[in-house]
Formats: sequence, structure tokens, C-alpha cells
Amino acid sequence: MSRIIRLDLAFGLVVLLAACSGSDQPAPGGEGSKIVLGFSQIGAESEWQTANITSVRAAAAEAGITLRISDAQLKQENQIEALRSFIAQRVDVIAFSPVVETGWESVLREAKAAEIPVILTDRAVEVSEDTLYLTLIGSDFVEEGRKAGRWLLEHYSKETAKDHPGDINIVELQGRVGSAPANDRQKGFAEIIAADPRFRIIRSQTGEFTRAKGKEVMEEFLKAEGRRINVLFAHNDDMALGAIQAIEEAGMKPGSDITIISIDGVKGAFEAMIAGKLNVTVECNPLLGPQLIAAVKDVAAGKTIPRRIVTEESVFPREVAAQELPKRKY
Ligand code: GYE
Repeated sequence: MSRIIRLDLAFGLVVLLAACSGSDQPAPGGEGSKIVLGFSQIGAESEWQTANITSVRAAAAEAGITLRISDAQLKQENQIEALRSFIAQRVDVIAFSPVVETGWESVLREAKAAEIPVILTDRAVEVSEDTLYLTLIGSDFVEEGRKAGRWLLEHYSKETAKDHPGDINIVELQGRVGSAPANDRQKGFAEIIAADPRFRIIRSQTGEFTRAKGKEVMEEFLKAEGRRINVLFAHNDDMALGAIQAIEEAGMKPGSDITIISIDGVKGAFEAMIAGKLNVTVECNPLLGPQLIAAVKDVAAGKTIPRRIVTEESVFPREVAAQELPKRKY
């Protein structure tokens, strides 16, 4: 059999083998292939987190994306382990909501080395290089803190000095220590109330974004300061709802003896506003699923996406709570 024929056969064989091998596997998200998304969630910290993960699950299912979820149970080490496992599994895209802002440099470098794109949802990270993640999808937490501060100044501007002589004493329930929403909301609020020296933060402590811890810390605030407290600024609704219980058990009226401002806009907050126990909630939208999945599909298709995707949000004072509650999705 001539040498030429043998070569043709050999080449034909190579083409055939190539056709059978993975090389022509459709690109992630291409026709017939499922994008595999590795998502590390923070864990059951609040009603907000529950709504967030439900939104991501629903959007992934609707898009036919394979979603591998890992629950960090509020621990950074679990999240780092989950990201390493997603890298080992060679998922197409990694997305996560960082429980705290720092400590992500090395694992994000590993994802970059593995050429797996990373999307941040909800919370930011502090890293030395922008290329360690593609985009951040979520709220502007500093602006949420500012909105809370503006509402407070506005609220007291309606009161005459006669109604409220002297300083306005504020206690603050901070979110989880080291987390972007806690750091930024504190900063935004402080920036705004600095405009009027009467507004003083007399106590500030973490309630870890949970209802139980919010109640516990508010009990300590009440024991220490009692009726000197005029305002509670809670970094999320869950802590505010826990604090409301503590205030009532201390024989005071939440929403009148103590003005209460919180953030998220969960259903429980609207019910508390309708009951007159909460004065205002600044919305922080957890329904990030559709935006996240749209970004994942774009990334998988090799498209460029914006570096920052901010969610639109409002402020809901108790005067509008009854008409707004039926429209709330979380
Ligand atoms: O405000 C709080 C949740 O990261 C924006 O985390 C989120 C925050 C939210 O536990 O309720």
C-alpha cells in the first residue's frame, strides 16, 4: 500500500479522532452545553439572605444553568474552601458573596490562574488587583447609610427645639464585623449626621445581622442607657426586629419613645412599620438572581460586562408601608 495512501488514512484518522474528542465541545453556554456556575453563599444570616439565594436558584433554573451552591455558614474559611473546590471542578464561572471584605487575595489568584472568571454578588472585596474579579453586582451600601442619615435629619428638622431640647442620642446595631455592608453603612450614616453636632452615637456594637443578636445587644444598650436613647440605627431589618422586642420588654414604645431606622426592606419590616413600631426602612434589594445570571451568560459567551452593576433602591417611611406591603416580593 503506497506511502501516500497510508498518510491520507493516518490524517483521516486524526481528523476522526479530533471529531470524537472534546475539542469541538460547544463553548460554555453554547448550544447544547450547560454553563456550570459555582456559587458560594454566606448562609442563613437574615431574611435578606434567604431571599437572595432563592432569587439566584430561580434565575439559574430558568436559564438552564447548572448551579452548584455551597453554604458558607457565615464562615470565611468555608467560602475559601468552596472556591477552591469550584476551581478543582473546573466550573465555567464562580460567583460569591464575600462574608467579609479582606482575605481573598490568594484564592482569587488561584481562580485567575485557572482562568475561571469570578463575579462578586452583593458584597465587595478589598484586593490589590482589579483583575482578580470581573464585576460586582449589588447595592451601594455607603449610599444606603447616607439615606438613613438624611431621613433622620429630615425627621428631626420637623421637630422644634422645644419638642427635643439638647442632643439626640443614637445607638447603632452594626452588621457583621468586617463585612462591606457594615463598614459602608456605618460610614455613610456618620458622614450625613456629622452635619449637626446634636446627633451623637453613644453606643455602637455588632448584632451580626441576626434578629437574636440584635435583641441581645439592644438589651445591653437599654440596661446601660435606658431612656437616654432617642434613636436606634440598625444596619438591617432583622436586628431592628429583635431590638423592637427588647424595647417592648423594657416597657418602652418602639417607633415613638425610640425612633428606629433600619435597612433591607423585608416584609417583616413593613409589618412592624404598619404596627407603628419601626419608623423607616431603606431598601436593599436581595433579588440579584436575574442580574447575576445575565452576567454569567455574557461572561460564558465571551462578552465584556460592566465592572460595577448597581441595583435601584428606595426608602420606605412607615406612612407608605400599608400601601407598599402587598407589592413586596421579599
Ligand atoms: O443587609 C443583611 C444580610 O449583604 C446586603 O446581609 C447584605 C446584608 C443585608 O444579612 O440583612
